[in-house]
Amino acid sequence: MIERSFVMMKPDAVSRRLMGQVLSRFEDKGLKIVAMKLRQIDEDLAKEHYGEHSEKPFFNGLVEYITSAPSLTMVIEGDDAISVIRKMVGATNPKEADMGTIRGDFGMDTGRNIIHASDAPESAKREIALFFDKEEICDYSMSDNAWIYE
Ligand code: YYY
Ligand code: MG
Repeated sequence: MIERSFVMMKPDAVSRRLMGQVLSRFEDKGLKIVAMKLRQIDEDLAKEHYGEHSEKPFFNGLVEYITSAPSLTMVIEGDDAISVIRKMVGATNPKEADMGTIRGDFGMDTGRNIIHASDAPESAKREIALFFDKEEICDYSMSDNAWIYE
């Protein structure tokens, strides 16, 4: 099923100039970028996005990190995009993430783990609405579609 996922390169990815390399992985895979915005996330938005973790000991540090420099926010579309992208992203702790995944290849610490991606259809819907207006999401087709999907 065609799905949309909310994906965000976190401040460490932007500040370490990893945006191009990480974006290339999604393009190479055959996924479609349908929205993209570089923005500095403020405290309110960071707290709302990570609301499910508000009681966790790492919450304040997480909000501080996410608001510390710009992030690259995106909506990425494709067949089973949510689970495919989570697989590409890898485990939360980059030291445990498989080599070949984004976190496994580029990161060291959980608190600097490069990238966020929605974990389920409900969270994807919520996160996309939180970061993008409807008219910011582009509806277009790609000419290589028949070479990527059966
Ligand atoms: O979905 P994912 O990003 O892989 O992990 P979550 O368990 O949802 O945690 C969100 C975010 O919080 C994680 O990417 C880093 C941070 N975090 C942390 O700093 N320390 C932890 N022990 C767990 C999570
Ligand atoms: Mg999560």
